[in-house]
Amino acid sequence: MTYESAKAAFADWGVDTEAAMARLGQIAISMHCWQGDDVVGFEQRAGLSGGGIQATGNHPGRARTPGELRADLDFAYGQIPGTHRLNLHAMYLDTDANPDRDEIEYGHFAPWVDWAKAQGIGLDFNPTFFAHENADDNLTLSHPDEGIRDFWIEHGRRSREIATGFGAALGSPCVNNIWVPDGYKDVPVDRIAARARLETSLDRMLTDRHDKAQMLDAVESKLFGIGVEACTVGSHEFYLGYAIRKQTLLCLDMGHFHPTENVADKLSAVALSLDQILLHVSRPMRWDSDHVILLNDDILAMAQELVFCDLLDRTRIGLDFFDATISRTAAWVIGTRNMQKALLRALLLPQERLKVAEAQLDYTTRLVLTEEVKDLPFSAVWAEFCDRHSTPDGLALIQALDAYDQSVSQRG
Ligand code: RNT
Ligand code: ZN
Repeated sequence: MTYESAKAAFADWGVDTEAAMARLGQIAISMHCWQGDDVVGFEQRAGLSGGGIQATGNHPGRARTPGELRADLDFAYGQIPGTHRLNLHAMYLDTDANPDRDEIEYGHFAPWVDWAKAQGIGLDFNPTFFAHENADDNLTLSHPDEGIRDFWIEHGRRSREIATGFGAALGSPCVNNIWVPDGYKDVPVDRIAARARLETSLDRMLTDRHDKAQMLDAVESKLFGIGVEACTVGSHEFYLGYAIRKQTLLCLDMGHFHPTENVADKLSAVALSLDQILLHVSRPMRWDSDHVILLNDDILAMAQELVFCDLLDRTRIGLDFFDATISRTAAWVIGTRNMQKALLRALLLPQERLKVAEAQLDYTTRLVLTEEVKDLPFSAVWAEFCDRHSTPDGLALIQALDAYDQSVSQRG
């Protein structure tokens, strides 16, 4: 189907495809650096990956240096329509110096800023509270040892400074997302002491004032991880309260809830108490497995909530998946494009008609509409969007992904 006939088909439903594409073109998705190298990072001191997160697989072509990672990113962004962001972790520093986590500085990341500036890409940031000997107990900011807590507080404090530097240099607020692995394998007897320690550490870490035009603090909760099955100190309830009290962003990771929970449903609930939200769009399979996101019902529901609740301007969309059994660049491209496709579909729905039917308690019409719109020619609009952004689609995309994967397959 041509774009013109698709445009007319949507117009019959009262939907403006031009407006939908224009809106989609403004949405920057924060692509996570860690899909590119299986969450290894570029520190010279090798740490265990730890923290209950680990990529599995050994597909050839893993980026081993910041230069290789940036080359892979350049390729990936070229296959994704629009302008996006990069979400960096502190362990991805680019320097000959060998700073410990409590010694990192903006300068250690300067090549990333130069690259981001040249590419017109915004940066987000994350302190790295795992893959380090001071995190081997799966306790960091809530560790009973004050010295270890201080070490991680300093890491977090410096991360906020670095993130502020990114935001200032690039003229776009950098989200600094805090996720700690802290928890217990077996049933703890003093949960409140651990949570109080986490709270105090966070308070100290967040004491320095930074301009919100440059840096935005976010906190990420989790249900459980490998090795911390019995209790996660930074649970959803913990961080929901914390984010509301401290006016930080709350990060909702789609893999961090019970598998039958509807994470999309949470958006409208937390949005009433929070200014801004951060998403880690991910695909859990039975647990927080961080599979590449598909264009499936969960992602479509998330996108629909963002659009229908008018939350696009207050939500930062980040991705969080890592799969080393497939081309790492293809994983980025397919996952990011799926997020965009889901948003486009949501933007192309006859929102007003649907909302009117529901407000009139006419659930029959609502059902008929939601099911009939599934046959609308979304793909023709997506193809047009890709074309206007000079990005390949379909078979041409497959060819490009394959050729790039081949070109990096000789990396050791
Ligand atoms: C871990 C969290 C966290 C990490 C990244 C690498 O379960 O989801 O966001 O995936 O910090
Ligand atoms: Zn996450």
